[in-house]
Amino acid sequence: MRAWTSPGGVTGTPALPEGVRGPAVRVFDSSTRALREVSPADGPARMYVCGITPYDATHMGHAATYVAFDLLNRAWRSAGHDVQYVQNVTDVDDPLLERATATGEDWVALAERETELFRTDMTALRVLPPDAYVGAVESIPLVVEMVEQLHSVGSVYDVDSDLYFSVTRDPAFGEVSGWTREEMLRVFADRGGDPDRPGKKDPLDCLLWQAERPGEPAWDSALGRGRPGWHVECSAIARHHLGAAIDVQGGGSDLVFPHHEMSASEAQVADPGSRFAQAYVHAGMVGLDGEKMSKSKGNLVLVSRLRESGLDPMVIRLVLLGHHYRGDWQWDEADVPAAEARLEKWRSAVAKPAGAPTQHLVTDVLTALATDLDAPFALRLLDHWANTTDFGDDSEPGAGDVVRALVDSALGVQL
Ligand code: 5CA
Ligand code: ZN
Repeated sequence: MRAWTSPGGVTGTPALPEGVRGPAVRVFDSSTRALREVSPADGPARMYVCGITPYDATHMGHAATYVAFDLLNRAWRSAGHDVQYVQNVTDVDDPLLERATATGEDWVALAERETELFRTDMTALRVLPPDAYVGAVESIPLVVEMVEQLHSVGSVYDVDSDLYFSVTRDPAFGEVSGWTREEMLRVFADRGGDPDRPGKKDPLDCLLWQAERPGEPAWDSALGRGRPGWHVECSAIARHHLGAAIDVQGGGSDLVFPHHEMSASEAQVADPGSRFAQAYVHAGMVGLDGEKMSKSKGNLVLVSRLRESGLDPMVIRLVLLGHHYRGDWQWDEADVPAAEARLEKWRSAVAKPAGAPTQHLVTDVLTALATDLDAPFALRLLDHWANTTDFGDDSEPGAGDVVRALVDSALGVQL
């Protein structure tokens, strides 16, 4: 599937100032509950981020998650790494089919329309596109191949023609979330699982292939006629496009369990001895009025609606960057004028022919971002530079150009 347009043009990311390099990147790994360096020794940094289920428009929660991983992408590039980035689109799944049925729209048309809107939103927010943007439907052969491989090592069984993955086949099952069985069982049903289905060997086993249901789309395959389960979609896509061991598996914290736990286990059983990701990185949940923003609840602040209201997308991006990616936060309209004022201040400071010194600023901003993507701290450092410049420090000719390049490449904000 086609990705979106790169904000830096077809050639890629905007460049840092000449000769500048960021430090090695560390991020918080949910699995070890510690900061972990994610700088590959050789070859590109490989990142898989879970993409949207396209049945409604991009909200600020989605945007926050994709901007968080965009910071990681940029921090790696600042440190001199090539990045191989893959993202999926869950373009066939229960919530999408349910929405299409409820509104009487063709599910393919719904998925295509919302995916296109997501691309437009990502381009406006200057999120770097993935190298491969991959749909579930187009990946069905990969899923079938992976399920067959899991079958060949005895990890698949059948319940009325639906195929299940035996979670106990992965000795490391549970290590992504670190949750107890009780904690897992408490949320499994609410997050797409079916713990009580008769015939399952373990209540936590997850669906790999769902046999055709009346009125639902299905594909012919060696597994019978049906469609892929959710978790295996991501493990099959990641494994095919990035290999058996990746650097970062990313998504919002609502995906820690079951989604990332299950996809990691499936990949680890398919490739025995492998560890699926070096780090499992999760963005906090964005809420509205005390509740998680979600398409199913409908309490949404949409990126497209904010853009239609005339808001500069760079203001939206600055609102997002003002919150540390790992914490949960609530959408607050008062953040908008504050971000507008900040953007205005930075734009006026970089427009001056000379400004406050930039050498430490550049190092400190890159260090903040390489240290668990601390964008709020980076913004405060830039506020300080803009204030100092505004007060009349003009000791460095051309400082504005350096800051413009820094803010563009490291934070994705165009001044
Ligand atoms: N297609 C699956 C992943 S394979 C999915 O979860 N789709 S989604 O559309 O529901 O979410 C897309 C991404 O946005 C996921 O990474 C999810 O964790 C994240 N996300 C969803 N809601 C929020 C929220 N309120 N705040 C922050 N991130 C969110
Ligand atoms: Zn996923």
